[in-house]
Amino acid sequence: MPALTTAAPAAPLIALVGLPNSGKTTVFNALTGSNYRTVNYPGSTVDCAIGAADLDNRRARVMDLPGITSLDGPSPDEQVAIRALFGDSPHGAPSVYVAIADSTQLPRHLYPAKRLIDAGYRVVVAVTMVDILNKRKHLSFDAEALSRELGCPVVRVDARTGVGLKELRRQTGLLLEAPTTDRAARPAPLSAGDISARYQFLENVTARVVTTSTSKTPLEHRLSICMPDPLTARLDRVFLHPAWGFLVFAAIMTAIFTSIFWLAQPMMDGIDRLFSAAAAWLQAVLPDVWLTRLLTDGVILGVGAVAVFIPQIVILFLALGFLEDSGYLSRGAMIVDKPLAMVGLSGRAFVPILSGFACAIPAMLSTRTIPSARERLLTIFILPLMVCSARLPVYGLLIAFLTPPGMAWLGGLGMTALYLFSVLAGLLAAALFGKIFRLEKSVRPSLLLELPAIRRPKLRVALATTYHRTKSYIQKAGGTILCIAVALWALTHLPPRTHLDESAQLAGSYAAVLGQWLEPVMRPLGLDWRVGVALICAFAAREVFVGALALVLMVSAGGDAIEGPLILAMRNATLADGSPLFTFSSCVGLIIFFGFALQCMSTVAVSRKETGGWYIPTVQLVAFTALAYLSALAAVQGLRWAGIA
Ligand SMILES: Nc1nc2c(ncn2[C@@H]2O[C@H](COP(=O)(O)OP(=O)(O)OP(=O)(O)O)[C@@H](O)[C@H]2O)c(=O)[nH]1
Ligand SMILES: [Mg+2]
Repeated sequence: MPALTTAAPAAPLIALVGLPNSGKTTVFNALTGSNYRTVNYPGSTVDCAIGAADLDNRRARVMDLPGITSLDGPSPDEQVAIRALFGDSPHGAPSVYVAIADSTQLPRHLYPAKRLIDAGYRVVVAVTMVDILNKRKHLSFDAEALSRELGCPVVRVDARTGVGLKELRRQTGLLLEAPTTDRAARPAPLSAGDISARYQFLENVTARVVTTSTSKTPLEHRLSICMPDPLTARLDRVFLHPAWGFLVFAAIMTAIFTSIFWLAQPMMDGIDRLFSAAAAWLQAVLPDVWLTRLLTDGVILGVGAVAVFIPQIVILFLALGFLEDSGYLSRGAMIVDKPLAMVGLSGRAFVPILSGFACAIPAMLSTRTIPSARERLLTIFILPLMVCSARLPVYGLLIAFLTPPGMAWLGGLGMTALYLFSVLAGLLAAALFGKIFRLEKSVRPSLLLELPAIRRPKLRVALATTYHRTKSYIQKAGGTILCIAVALWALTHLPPRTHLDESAQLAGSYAAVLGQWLEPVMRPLGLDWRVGVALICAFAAREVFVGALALVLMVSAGGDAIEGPLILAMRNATLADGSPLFTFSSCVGLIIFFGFALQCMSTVAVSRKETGGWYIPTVQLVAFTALAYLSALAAVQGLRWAGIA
């Protein structure tokens, strides 16, 4: 968080409080100029974030927190927020609270604010989503009236467009200036009767500050305040329908996964040509020395082989971004709640699993919204099995190899099947792990999810998320891919023996010497040491497999980057006995291996941190990697036995 450096640590702290999905992070980003992810789904923020803001020429630190529904919520993310609210965080105690409340659900959303105001804290209420209230529900909101009712400043904001931000800054600044009173005490838990009295009060207040121009009876008016907007209600009749809901769900998922493969093709060809042209140009202008070859046959070839798959990743991120902004995620969670319950999970695992398709690491963090510890551990346990974006280049390559030319739709279906397979494998693993390790069964909490308003996703929002996710993907994988490409080039070209042709050079290289050790492990899979070397490299990062394969295959084919795509080299590659290296069975074996193997050390580290010990990450690492090898072996041998090479 670079913004921190611009505020002195002593700058007063402003805490953003509110229910999940009320718009806190959107306000935070607008106040501090940050770029944290906002999702139309409750629980997108699971940790404190801090940034510097300028409030009418007063410097302050602003703290974004996970959403809370009360001042004593059960899930890990809510506890983080509640502790921080009352000063139990490295950032100190907040001086002013900005309570964010969704105007379409005011009674519940004003509850935390009401508790803080009653306890004597300094609170500014920021009311969001008034646009939805106006347009969809034809209701108006009276900020001044609410301010009188609550006895604190109230500002209407839409941080996406900047409405009300100036006033919010001013009011917050004014409260900071106000003479300090003694610090208020943390409010004690309320009895059930007191809680319902507070809600009753807030419902009455809401009926007075949210007004309608159409003539309605007081009862109709109250109902229209707490009902979802008409469009959302109509769509939900389909999205949450027992049969239609499933169909829509299946259609959305299939559309996303199929499009990853076939929509990306033209862009992938473009990137391929770009890298080939760059290599050709460098070879033409630079002298023919080893450094040039390292650059063209090592760096450009290795990095380019992986970079080609970036369009697939971008399409995945874009599709997820649209889904996140539409409000559909909560509906998806409801739809899969029942099936997930069969293996001891719930609909709350849906969003972590879906984010697992991008990367297991943020997915593990997003499990913090799961209140049940058992469910949370189970979800973390299965996340490494989901097809993450690092597997995408590997699958993309192998599926392209297996797909007959001109039948991209078949490849698309293959990709969809792999996603489906990873989910099924995950569910099976959850069922087994829960049983074998007798994870303590929890009383099944009812899936109480906020159902945010459904809306047309904004292209700008989806593009922004895609940009940030792609950037962090490239930052994370790029360095590793570059280093491995250089190291592997060196291993395949050393010791230098200029009188030999390239394939003889490779056979005598250090890589080959190391590779001989792998030969006995690789042969039963129908593969040789060259693929073994690429597989070892893939433990640094899965997608490195593609670049490494390009390096060893191109070198052994005596070719270079310009001669032809990796697929061609794969078709021509042979085993020592002259039979083809990449066959249907050996490719299926590789896909299965990548499906299960935990080749990502960052995932192991995060799993340790999130589960609070080495137990789960060790089981994941050992069990998944052993499963990977054994099931790949079984598949290859089984296919061969059935007469499929
Ligand atoms: N229509 C409308 N949408 C808004 C407004 N403010 C925020 N949003 C959207 O509401 C969704 C939720 O916003 P976030 O800022 O992620 O909400 P949050 O309170 O941080 O949510 P959690 O981190 O999950 O607790 C996002 O899709 C925002 O783009 C608003 O005033 N009007
Ligand atoms: Mg947030």
